[in-house]
Amino acid sequence: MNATGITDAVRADFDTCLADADEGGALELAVGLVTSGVSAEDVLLGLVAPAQVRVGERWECGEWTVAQEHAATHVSRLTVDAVASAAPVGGGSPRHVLVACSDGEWHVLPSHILAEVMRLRGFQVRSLGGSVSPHELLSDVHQNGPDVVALSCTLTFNLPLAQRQIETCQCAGIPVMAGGPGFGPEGTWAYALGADLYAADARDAAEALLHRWPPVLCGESSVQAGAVEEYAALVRRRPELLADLIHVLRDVFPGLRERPGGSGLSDVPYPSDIPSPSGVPGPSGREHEDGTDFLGRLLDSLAAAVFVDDARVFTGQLAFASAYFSARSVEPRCLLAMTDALADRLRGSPRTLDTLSAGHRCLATREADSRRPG
Ligand code: B12
Repeated sequence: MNATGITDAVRADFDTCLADADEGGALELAVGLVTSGVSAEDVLLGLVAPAQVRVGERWECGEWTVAQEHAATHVSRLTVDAVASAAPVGGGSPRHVLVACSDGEWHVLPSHILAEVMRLRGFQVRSLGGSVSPHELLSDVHQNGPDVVALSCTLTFNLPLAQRQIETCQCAGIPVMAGGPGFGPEGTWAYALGADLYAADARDAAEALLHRWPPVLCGESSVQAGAVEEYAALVRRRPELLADLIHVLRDVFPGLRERPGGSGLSDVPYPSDIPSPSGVPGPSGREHEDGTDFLGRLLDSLAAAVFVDDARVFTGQLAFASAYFSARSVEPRCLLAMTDALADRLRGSPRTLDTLSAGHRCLATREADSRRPG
């Protein structure tokens, strides 16, 4: 039992409900905790949020299909709503928070949990759901005049797009609080992009807005002109680089196939035929996502790493890709081939080359570690 009253046994029961897509069981358990005196905030942050992290791990290691992940996430979503409506709303703050996801970001549940925790703390909350463009965000800011925009980012390759949103809100005089794993350890990349505030979770966010208001606005992006230049070159060359990679890596990278007689981006996507770890194709016949999307995201991560001038954005994505492949019996060596192929094509871009070298080193170390006995 921990301080919140949520025991390991309760966690295990909730995990089972998610695994079985048992909506009734999950709701009964979670709402039961609230009616027995556990705070709704503790249930959201101490039960549902960590269960979702485990859902991700089960998908990443190949134990669960995408469909199982979707079903579990749906149950979590229902649980968040039920828990939030079972609890009394606090009378804390008249401040108006606009919750949004970064452009390109479809991980909505984190922002939904944040929104419900803020609402329970008495904030007025307006939530825009998934991916929103800077233009749409600004238009909502104009129409609804929030005191602060709370921006959620899960995937690091969305960072350059997040910066446009941050700038846009600040131009309208609205401070931005950033959060979510995409903003890096302790919000390093949130501050690099010029966010005014960062909070690690919904509880810290509420505390900051309740007790440290108005925020001391920092709002200065440290992104350098040279980095933007190389980032822009990568974005401009993305179609050509992706087409090249598809051609060069077609025999080593899973899920890539060129359309006969074609070349370039229009040749893709083709679904992958890489089997699941068990060798049995799943119900959809497609256990692997399309290799082209995968490569595209690696290119976007490279571009994002160059943009914020931190190779960890790229190496983090490579570490994820390598673990994902290993779990599906695909040699992660194809990732080394990718970094080398890109280095060959990007010789005139020093920051990009440095980032690719860091990526190469990270993959080589992982490979050496995996071969070490024990
Ligand atoms: C559910 C899920 C999805 C669903 C999302 C559905 C939905 N409605 O949300 C769908 C199917 C759309 C999805 C898609 C993808 N996903 Co996904 N997904 C997840 C999963 C399992 C759960 C997400 C979640 O709810 N987390 C729980 C929340 C509560 O935790 P949290 O993010 O840390 O949020 C807390 C704090 O960070 C903070 N916070 C969050 N935002 C904010 C904002 C502010 C302002 C503040 C103050 C605080 C704050 O407060 C929250 C509560 O305390 C995660 C696993 C994980 N570890 O999270 C993978 C995960 C994030 N996904 C992953 C991947 C790879 C993808 C895809 C690229 C896969 C694909 N093949 O297409 C796509 C990308 C889609 C896109 N462009 O956005 C990887 C990312 C790995 C990586 N390094 O890149 C993960 C980590 C899974 C894994 N273990 O491999 N995914």
